[in-house]
Amino acid sequence: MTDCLFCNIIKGKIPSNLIYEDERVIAFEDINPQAPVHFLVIPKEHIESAAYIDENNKNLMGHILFVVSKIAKSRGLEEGYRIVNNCGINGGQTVEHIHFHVLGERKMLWPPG
Ligand code: D5M
Repeated sequence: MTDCLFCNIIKGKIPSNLIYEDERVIAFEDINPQAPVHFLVIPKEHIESAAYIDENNKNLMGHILFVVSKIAKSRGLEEGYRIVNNCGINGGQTVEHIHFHVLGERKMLWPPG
């Protein structure tokens, strides 16, 4: 996936403010923050969206949520945060590499726009 923006961030070809990395995932600050804390957690494996979660990668999704929780603790988000996954056109997805937004340090509204 040489033309995938997030694959290029994983490879270090495009700079990012990396906050976490392990063998399966990375996390970095969102370039267009929607809250005082806004970072993205993504798998190193290229998976287009939540619509492509299958038997082979479902455990990776659990690992991503584990990493979200770990980073949220380390960032002091004791009062809560929101995890967002935009899937497909109607979901508002703009980058076709599955990613989980984590937004914190402000009160979130419901329903989302
Ligand atoms: O979210 C895609 C998100 O990706 C959006 O919040 C901006 C962010 N983005 C796009 N390019 C970059 C770079 N280069 N660094 C960091 N963050 C980036 P979606 O859910 O697909 O709408």
